[in-house]
Formats: sequence, C-alpha cells, structure tokens
Amino acid sequence: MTPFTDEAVFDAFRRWGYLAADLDPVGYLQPLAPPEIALEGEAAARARRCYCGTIGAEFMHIPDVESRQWIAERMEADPAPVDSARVLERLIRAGNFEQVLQSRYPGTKRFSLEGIVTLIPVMDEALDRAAALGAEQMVLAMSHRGRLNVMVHIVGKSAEDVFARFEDVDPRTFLGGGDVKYHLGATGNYVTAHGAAVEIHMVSNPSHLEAVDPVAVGRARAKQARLCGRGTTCVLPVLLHGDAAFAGQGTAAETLNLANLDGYTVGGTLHVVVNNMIGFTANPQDTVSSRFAADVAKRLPIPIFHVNAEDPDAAVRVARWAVEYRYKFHTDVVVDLIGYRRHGHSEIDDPTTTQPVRYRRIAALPPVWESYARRHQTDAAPRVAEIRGELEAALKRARNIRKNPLLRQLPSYWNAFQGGPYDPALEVDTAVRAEELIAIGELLGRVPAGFSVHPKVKKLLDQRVQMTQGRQAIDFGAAELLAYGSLLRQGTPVRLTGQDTRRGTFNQRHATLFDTETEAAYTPLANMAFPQPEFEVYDSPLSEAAVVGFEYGYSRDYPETLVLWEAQFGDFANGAQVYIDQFIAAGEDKWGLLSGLVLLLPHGYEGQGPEHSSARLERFLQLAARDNVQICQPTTAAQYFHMLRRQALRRWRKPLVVFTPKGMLRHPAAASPLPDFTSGRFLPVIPDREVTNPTRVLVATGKIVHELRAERKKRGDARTAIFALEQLYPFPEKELLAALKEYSTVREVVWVQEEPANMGALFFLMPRLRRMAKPRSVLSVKLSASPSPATGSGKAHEVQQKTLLALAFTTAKAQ
Ligand SMILES: Cc1ncc(C[n+]2csc(CCOP(=O)(O)OP(=O)(O)O)c2C)c(N)n1
Repeated sequence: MTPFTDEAVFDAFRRWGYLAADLDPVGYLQPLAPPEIALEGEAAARARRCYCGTIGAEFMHIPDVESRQWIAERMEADPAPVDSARVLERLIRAGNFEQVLQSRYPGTKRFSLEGIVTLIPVMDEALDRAAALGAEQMVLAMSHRGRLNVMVHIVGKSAEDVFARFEDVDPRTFLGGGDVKYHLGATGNYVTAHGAAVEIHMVSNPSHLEAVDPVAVGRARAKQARLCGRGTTCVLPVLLHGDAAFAGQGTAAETLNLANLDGYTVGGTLHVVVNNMIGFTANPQDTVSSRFAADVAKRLPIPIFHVNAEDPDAAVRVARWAVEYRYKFHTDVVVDLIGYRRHGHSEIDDPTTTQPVRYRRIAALPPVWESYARRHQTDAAPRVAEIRGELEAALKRARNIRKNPLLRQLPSYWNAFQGGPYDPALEVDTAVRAEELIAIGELLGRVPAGFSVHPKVKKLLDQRVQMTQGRQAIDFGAAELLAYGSLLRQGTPVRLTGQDTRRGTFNQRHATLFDTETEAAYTPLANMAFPQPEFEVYDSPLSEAAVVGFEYGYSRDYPETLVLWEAQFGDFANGAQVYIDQFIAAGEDKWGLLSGLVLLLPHGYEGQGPEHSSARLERFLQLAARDNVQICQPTTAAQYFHMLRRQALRRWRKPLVVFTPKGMLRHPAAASPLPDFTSGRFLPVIPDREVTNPTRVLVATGKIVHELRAERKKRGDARTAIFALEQLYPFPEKELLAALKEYSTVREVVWVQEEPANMGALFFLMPRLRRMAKPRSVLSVKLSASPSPATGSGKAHEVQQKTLLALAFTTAKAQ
C-alpha cells in the first residue's frame, strides 16, 4: 500500500514521469528512475502507463494551471485513435523516397531522413489539425536533414523535380549564383486528411544552422499583419530543428525569447526537434549539457513533448496536441521527436569510424514502415512495390527535364517591386510640401487630453514645431520622424525596432512619449491621419542576431512597409553577421529573394573607445557586388529625410545600410533648412560650392566631412574643396566624375577617413578614385592600421583627430 492518494501519485508522475519514459529507439537515452515515482500499487501502474510510455511530457513548470490540466487530461485519457493506414502510407513513401535516391545517386549528399521519417506523418497530422483550427498558411523552416523529403511530401514538389536537381539540370541558371538543393525554399499546397488546403512556404536558408529561425518567424508575422485580425489563426509558423543545433546555437534561444513580446509574437510557433541523437560525428554528451537538446525551450512557460519516433501513433497524437495547444493557449510548443540517423551525416560520410557500436545497433533496426506495418498486422510489401515503381518512373522523367525545376515566383505582393541592377530611372520625387511638414510637426507634438509630457521632451516637441515652421533648422531626429510621418500619410506602413529605439539611444527620437504621472505610452506617429497605415515602433530585446533575422523575414513578406532595424551602436551589428552575410547581402543572388530592409548603424569616431565608434563600413563594402545593397552615410538631416523616403517610395527593393550620426545628431552643421525638405532629392555626392578654383579636393564620408569644413574655415584655406560622399554603394561614379570635372584647377585628390588604414572605405575607394581622377594624383589620409577600430583613450582620440585634420590640409601619403 502506498501512503499517497491517487492524486498525489499522479502528480508525482506528471512531474517526473518523462524522465522514465521510453524515448530512444537506439537505447542510449536510458530511462531514469526518479525516487519520487518509485511507487507501487494500482494508481502508480496506471500513472506509469500514462507518463512513462513512448511519450514524455514536460509541462509541470508551466505556471498556468489550466494549461497543465489540459495536458494532463490528454496524457491520462485512453489513447485517441489514429488513421494507421494514412500513417503507414506516409512512412512507406518517405522511407522509399530516400532509398530510391540512395540507390540512384549513391555518394551524393541528400541528408536522409531515414531513422526519423515519422516526421512526415507528424507534419501531416499537424497540418490537418491546424487547418481544422483555421490555418490557411504554414511558414516552415528547417535545415538540411530531410529537406528533400519534406519538399516532396509536405510542400508538394514533385519527386521528379527534386530528382532533376540531382541531375544538376540547367546549370546556367546558377552561374555565379544560386544555391544547393537542400537550402532552397519552396512554396506549395498541402491537402490535409480532411481535404483542406494549406499553403506551405518553406523558407530558404543558409548552411548556418538555426539562422533561419527568426527569419521564418518574422515572415510569419508579416503574413499575419497582412491579414489584420485573422493573422495568428491563419498563419502557423513551424520550425524544424536539429538536436545539436537547437541546443548549441544562440540564435535559437534568442528566437524563443521573441515568442511573447508584443513586437514579435506570432501567437505561438510549433517547434519540432528532429532529434537523431547525434550531430555530424558528435555525441549528445559532448554537445548538450542537459538530458534533452530541447531543454533550452524551458526558458518559456511552454510544454515540451518528447516522443519516440519508432511509435508513429504516439508521435501523431503528440503532433495533434501540440497544434491544439498552440491554438488554445497561443504560445510556442515543442515536439522532441527522438529517432536515429541511419546513415552518416551525409551519405558520403561513414559513421562507423566514430560510432561503431551505435551503428551496429542501428543497422539491426528495420525501417519504421516495416515495424509499423507489423504492429498493425498489415502487409506493406505490395504498397512498397507500387511506390517504388512510381519513384522509378519519376526518376526516368527527371532525366528529360531541361529547365531548373525549382525556380520560384515571388508572391503577388511583390509585383509592384523589383530588384536587379540600379537604374536612375527608378528615382522618384521625395520632397514634401511645406504645409504638409507643418501639419506633421504639429501632430508629432500633439498628445491626448490629460497626458503629461516630460518637460524636457516638451521642449523638444516645441522645437520640432518651430523647425517645421521654418524658424529653426531641422535636425536629424526631427528629419527622421518627418520622413516617417509623411510616408505614413502617403500610405506607407513603417516598422522600426531596435534596442531602446522608441526614445532613441542618443535621446534624439522620442517616437513614443511617456506620461509623467502614469507612464502611459503615446506614439504620435500612430496618429498621423485617420485611417492610416500601421506605424510600429518597438524596443527590441537585447539581441542583434534574432532581431535582425526577424526584420529581414518581415521585409520579405511586406515589401510595402518601410522596415528598419537600428543598432544601439553600429559596432554591435556584427552580432548579426550571419544575417548580414548570408541573407541581406546574398539573398537575392542565392535565392532570387528581395528585401528592402534598412539597417541604421550609429557610426563615427568620437573618442568612445573600440566598441562605440565603428559600424565597420569596410565589411559592408566588401559584401557589395552587382548592386546587391545600398550603403549610405548622409551628413545632413535633409539627406537623411530624402534617403529614407526614396527607400520606401521607389519600386526598387534593396537592403539599405545607413551609417547614422551620434554626436552630429544635434550639431548645427548637420541640420538642414526647411527648403531642403520641400525640394530636392537625396544626393549621392555633395560637391563643394564654397571655393572657386581649388587645387585640391578632399573626399570623405560622414562626420569627418563637417570636421574638415570647420578645419578649413579655421585655417582660412581657399584652395581646398571638400566633397561629401553620401552614398558609397552603388558607387556614384557619374556624380563624382561630374563634381571633379567642375574643377579643372584641381591637381590632387585626397581621400580622408577617420578609420584605420585596414578599415573604412580606403581599400574600396582608392582604386576607383585613381581611375576616375587621372591624371591627377590621388592620396589618402587615415589612421595607421590597427587590430581594433579605435583607441580607448578620449585624449588619444583628440590628438589623432587633430593630426588627421592637419594632415588633410598639408601632406597626404600616396597609398
Ligand atoms: C552554424 C553552423 N555551424 C556548423 C555547421 C556544420 N554542421 C552541419 S550539420 C552539423 C551537425 C548538425 O547536427 P544536428 O543539429 O543534430 O542535425 P542533424 O544533422 O543530426 O540532423 C554541423 C555541425 C553548420 N552547418 N552551421
């Protein structure tokens, strides 16, 4: 007799049962024996059957009692029926697809799903339940493992199209670009068991595991936003993770943290860990510090369902619960599908050199369709033969395909936009009428009745009114909000996020105002007109990677919106390097996918040390090729205004990297008079109108332009012209040549940068300037090469800057 009540016994199993569950078909994850459930008696036997079978549910850490009860009810009920014929069909199809590929293309990488093909019936069930609950679209992200299988059996690509990629047909469509087959996105339709159709959008991804996670969630958010109130119901994001990658990659953890934040939530993401208990050659004990790779998800108050993939009925039930839970509680859910990997990491890899014993055990396991058919007393052989026949026929047809079959079309909301090379004909008017600017200026300062504005902020708002009335030059902060306000009133939605972005790191923005009595928030830009498109501004979590990935994803499915991400200081953007290199710079080239994402990167040498100075212009310039991005550093408020507006108003969708000011934000030299907003456009080069017949031209970008002008004034120098290079890429060769041509008296062109010689635009510009300035000599002034971007000493910085400015007006080295 146990001294506990039945309820207490069950409670112990609810809490600890998952540790004793039978989860690993290969037997490495041995069930544990927690003393709390070392109980005997009838209640314990019943509880053990519920909680220690092939499903292990972790849910007692969820604070919400209704959620826990909901899960306990399902775990403790009799198992619901499963359509075993449908499951078997999918297991046979998925398993034999891999085997046919293996026999036809031995030694070609495909990252087989064998050992865990139960994923296919799991996805089938998830889609069926989701459709019943209102899903119309699924945004699906995954890595290499099983991707081709999922493409055929879930996305709905034909087997012959995938086989044709093994034949590498139509290589010309890839010359100098394109991507490998197991990274490509795809779009298709899935017809569920109940006959509903769900659009599947599989997201293109780089090799970098888990990097696609926030991109997919951002895409889902954009698709949801397009559907207004119905969004979270209609669009379900699903992320498939590798076990080693999910546990190891920070971007996965960062993405989880987005789940319940206003600015990022998608009403719950379904995560499936395709857990084969190995990562390339590494064992879980070397890659995961806790029992389960999925433990990272315990940072959220959500359930984790571990399930043995050799029990497809259990896995399908779990899929059903997971989707139902998501739709009921609107949170993320994790399914940890535990199986094995039948082959090496890829099929050219021999796993027996590192896991000889494990692979002897695996070799003895039959394909899951065999064990499943046996369990359900079905003869699978005739169906296997038929499906093999179909696949062989598809193989034959694939050999006759001549065109790359996996090329895709963008959704119709991209019809109004284009990528490709820059064409000046794409430019549009970006000036705004004075009356409109006055109206926006007033609205920026208008608050609801009874709202108490902080006196310091009130002063700023009053100044903004003065600015738009032409009584004071317009500064950067005001110019930016005027750009957003005018776009919103023209019908362009705006989404701006980043750390502390609502106020602005440099206290310059105040896009959201806070009541001094109640802390209630009010965002004037959300009240510019009625009705108006959405203005979203959010303080982001303290992440660079996941949030940049998210905004890139958002921009992919909402090209009409001006989407901007702001770094606290530009230096931190290298925390998002994977998104910059793999998605922003290369997405169009690899996948033909466009994005108009804007990165705002505060940049400039102001004596704040190695990590508050440089947004690494050199890195972006190195990534620039074939008009893939725009790289700008506007030196005036009006230039900033026109640049933001043209980014939204042109039909050209290209990522825009902006090097934004810090100290110059309020500097009078960077402020612009009202007429600069009511006329004109963004100028990629600002020539010099102050000197006549100069003998030298200094070319520079960013804040140092202002410093050079001040230095020239101080020196009373009348021989030196200063050109501001406002756009570095696409390189404004025509404009710069035209500016140079105006001065036949110039003998010497000097590039001046405040960055060290191994950084900044030096390497990018010198060959171009040399070619263009011929026969004049081209020299440069810069700091000496340095491993770190800037000095940690404010005083040393001052000395350096003084020297730099002096050199610019005296001697410069030819380099
Ligand atoms: C960020 C990143 N680091 C390293 C790799 C190289 N790599 C490719 S697959 C792999 C193992 C992945 O293991 P797991 O996540 O368990 O997925 P599996 O291949 O077992 O399905 C590694 C290390 C990579 N692709 N991405």
